[in-house]
Amino acid sequence: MSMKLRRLPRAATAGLVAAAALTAAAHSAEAADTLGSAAAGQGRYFGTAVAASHLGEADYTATLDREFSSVTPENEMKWDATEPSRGTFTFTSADRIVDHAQSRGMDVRGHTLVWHSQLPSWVSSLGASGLRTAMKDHINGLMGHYKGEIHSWDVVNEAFQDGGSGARRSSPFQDKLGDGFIEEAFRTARAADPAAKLCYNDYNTDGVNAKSDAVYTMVKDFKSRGVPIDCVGFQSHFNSNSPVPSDYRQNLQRFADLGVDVQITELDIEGSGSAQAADYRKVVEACLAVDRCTGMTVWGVTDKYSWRSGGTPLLFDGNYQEKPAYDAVLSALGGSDGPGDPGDPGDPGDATVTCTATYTRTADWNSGYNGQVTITAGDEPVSAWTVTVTLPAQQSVSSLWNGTPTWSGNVMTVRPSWNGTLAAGASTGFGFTAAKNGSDAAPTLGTCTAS
Ligand code: G2I
Repeated sequence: MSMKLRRLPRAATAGLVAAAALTAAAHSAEAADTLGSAAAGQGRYFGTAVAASHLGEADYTATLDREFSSVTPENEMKWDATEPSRGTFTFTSADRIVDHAQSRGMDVRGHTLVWHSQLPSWVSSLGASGLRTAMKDHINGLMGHYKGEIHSWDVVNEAFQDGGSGARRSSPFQDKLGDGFIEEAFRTARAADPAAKLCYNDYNTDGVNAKSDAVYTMVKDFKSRGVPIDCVGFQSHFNSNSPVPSDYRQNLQRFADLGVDVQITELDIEGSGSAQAADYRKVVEACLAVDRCTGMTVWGVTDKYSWRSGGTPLLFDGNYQEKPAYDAVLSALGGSDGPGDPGDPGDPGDATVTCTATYTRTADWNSGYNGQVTITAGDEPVSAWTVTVTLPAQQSVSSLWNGTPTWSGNVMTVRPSWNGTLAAGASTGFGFTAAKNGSDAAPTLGTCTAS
């Protein structure tokens, strides 16, 4: 095999660059937070898929370098790109991405070693023993070249079928080597780069369902038998046919409870405006709620280069402007968008984001009533709002809609459900049903706060 060894000093140089980047960040404490810096504040990485062919585009690279702390080559590390004919490894495009990332202090995810798609035909035509050797050679070739430079590798990608059966997907690996190919791939990967986290990665496994159950069973079995696996990747490609599952967090948590990290690896959500923003917020909040959710990667920088570009599923539009989804992610990560942020539409300068809240009783009966709170954005667009409602001590709320409540005694703090994003001057609201329990007094509203 003709495999180039990467220069050894690379990793050391990358470390120095990362340290320099951290120092620079510390000196600009007043600048706006970015996705990467806000996620770092939560102990997570925030990454994006990158295509080498776009690195020459100034806006693309500026956005990438400003916002993200991890990159995943979108296609450049796949088998067809790296070993198009047996034993001949080509790393030019992947190296371009890795070099770029390292020079900016970003980490790199490896995607992907063993996958039925983007697989050269020479691999599919091998018999079982040739295929086993080729699979191991491929893993050793890629992981050897990038040894010490990849934080997590998708060792095996998409090995399970969709649908109710939880069966393995037919592929040259499955069909010729049987279920055991996954285990063999992980064992080979551990030996090739012991420092890399080894992940199993798949889609439609984001909620609890037959497919994620099957992956869960496999991971549990691997852990019980000492097969090396460190993480499970949840691709998280969402749209109206495949929405963010309501049990997303619970599903991440049950995998984490098996003793593996979980990562959101290819996040994109078709849509626009406040609905898309609210879905992104749910995903980020789910990851932050799971200690072992170590990071998130969106599947591209800008809508215009997305594999689903028609669905505008990403955080930056085709002109690299921040979308409401960006603001929702940043605020869910605990970051704030400061003045003069280059990605802000129209650059709102030092304007303050405000909102007001008003309350009306919309229905009334002997034992209860319905209340409606209307929230109106001030002179600046709003990406998230919070309002408190203090109820008379006797009263209790039995249901609430179009908002997300948390409780402390009789004080209800309400944040958006789907309706966090408001244009300047626009209104939304939430409603609730309360039991009077002997008190007909009106609740009082606290100040509305917005970001
Ligand atoms: O399909 C979305 C993702 C699902 N999970 C695994 C990921 O690896 C996968 O990524 C997509 C890339 O975003 C696309 O860019 O994988 C596709 C192929 O399976 C990629 O599309 C391919 C096109 O099909 C090729 O025609 C094209 O030459 O991208 C290639 C490079 O631009």
